[in-house]
Amino acid sequence: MTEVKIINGYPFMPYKMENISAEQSLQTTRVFLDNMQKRRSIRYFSDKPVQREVIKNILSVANTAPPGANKQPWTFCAVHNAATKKQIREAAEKEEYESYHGRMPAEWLNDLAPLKTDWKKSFLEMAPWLIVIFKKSYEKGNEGAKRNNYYVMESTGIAIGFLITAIHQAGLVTLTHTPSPMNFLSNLLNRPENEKPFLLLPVGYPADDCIIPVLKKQTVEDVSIFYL
Ligand code: IYR
Repeated sequence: MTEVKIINGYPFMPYKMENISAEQSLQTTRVFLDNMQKRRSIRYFSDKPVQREVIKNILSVANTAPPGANKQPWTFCAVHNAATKKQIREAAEKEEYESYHGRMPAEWLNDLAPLKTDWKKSFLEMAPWLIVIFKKSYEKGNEGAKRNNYYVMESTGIAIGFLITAIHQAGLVTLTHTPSPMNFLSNLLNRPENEKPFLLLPVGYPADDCIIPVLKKQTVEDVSIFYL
C-alpha cells in the first residue's frame, strides 16, 4: 500500500527506486550508449506499417517528461490518414520551395549541403505516421480564462528528446523536421489558438535503399568539461 502524507494540504508519498549496483549502472550505460550511437536522422522511409499501439506507447514515454510546474504544455498529433498526410506534404513543400529558393541565406544553404536536403518532402506521405508536436503557451480554463504554462520551449523540447529516444528504442526511425513557417499545421489539424506547431516527426522504418550522410560529430571530450 502506498503511504500518502499530506504536507501543506498536498499529498506526498515515498519514492523508492530499484537498487542497481555500480557495476550494473556502468554496464547499462555502455549498452544504452552503444544503442543510441546508432540513431540517425532518416529522410527515406518505407511504407511498412507501424501499429497504433506502438505510437501510443512512444507518446506515453514522451508524456513522462518533466515539464515546468507539471503543466505538460504539449499536444501530440499522430497522423496516419493518407489524405491528411498528403495535405501536410503539399503545404510543407510549398513553404520549403520558397525557403530553398530565396528565403534561406547562402550560408544556411551551404551548411545544409552535406545533408543533401531540398524542398521535396516525400517522407511526409511515405512514412506511416507523422507526429506533429504542438506547444501550448497557456491553457484555456473555464470561461476562456488563461492559465499560464512555464518553460514551454524547454519542456516541449525535453518531451521530444524522450520521444526520439523511444522511437529509436522501438527499432523505428524519425527525422526532426521543421517546415518553415509551419502555421499551416494548425489549420490542417484544426488546433486551437493556444497551441502552436513546434516540430514534426515522420515515424516508420527506413526505405530499403535508404542512405545517410557520413557526418563527423564532436566527441564527448570536445563538448564536456569535468570539474573534479
Ligand atoms: N526546414 C528545411 C531546412 C533545414 C534546416 C535545418 I537547421 C536542417 O538541419 C535541415 C533542413 C528542411 O526541412 O529541409
